[in-house]
Amino acid sequence: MNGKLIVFEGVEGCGKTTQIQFCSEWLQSLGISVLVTREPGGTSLGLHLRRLLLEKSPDQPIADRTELLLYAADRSQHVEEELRPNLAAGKTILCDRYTDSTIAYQGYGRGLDMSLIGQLNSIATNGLESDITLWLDLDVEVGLARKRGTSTTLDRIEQEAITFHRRIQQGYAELAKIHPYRIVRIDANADVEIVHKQVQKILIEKLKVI
Ligand code: Z5A
Repeated sequence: MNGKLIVFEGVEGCGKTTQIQFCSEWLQSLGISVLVTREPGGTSLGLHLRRLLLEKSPDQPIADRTELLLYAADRSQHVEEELRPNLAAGKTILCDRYTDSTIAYQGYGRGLDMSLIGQLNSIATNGLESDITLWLDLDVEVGLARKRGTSTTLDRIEQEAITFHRRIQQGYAELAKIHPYRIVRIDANADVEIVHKQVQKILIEKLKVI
């Protein structure tokens, strides 16, 4: 595969969507062919799964292991339909969330078995890892306040207790320690432009994008 898979991770409201947009414009201005995608919902099937996962239905709560399987199904389709073909075509892919989200949310957040999550991640990805994962590190309170400032409704996962979101933040911190070469921490408290400069620096240094 000739392309690059660059993943953005972090808690709610940490600025992934904003930074992916900035990064996409920057890379395209350098003549690099970019694909922006996300999980869940990077394919047509994934969009159906995304709705099931994020809409809160009081009549039909989703069991934790069902949630895990739905994220895995979304990822499996995404890898086969979007990620592998576009990497083979030489694209630089900017992906909003990937395998570390499942470890952080379903593992650290829900408390599901980590080895089960590891197995499902490897089935869903068929071994495809990111070239680099940029972890936008932001306090959960700040991220949720940003979301509340822009949206009148919060989705099923955003409505979870603050302790759930704190476990996820802790999960990202531990993942960054376990995978220091693949996961790079970025201070997401700074202004949008400053965060973008950090992203540029890391991609130039680590992936030699220019
Ligand atoms: N999930 C899971 O549980 N397991 C899995 O395996 C996967 C996902 C793959 C997807 O939701 C949900 O699925 C997610 C995890 C779970 N949990 N939830 N909810 P999503 O895709 O809809 O939401 P998200 O990924 O959490 O992204 P987000 O909440 O939309 O936030 P964001 O993309 O990181 O942030 P943003 O939209 O760029 O910025 C949020 C606001 O802050 C916006 O008004 C910006 O203008 C503002 N902003 C951005 N940067 C800054 C800075 N630097 N300063 C000040 N304000 C800023």
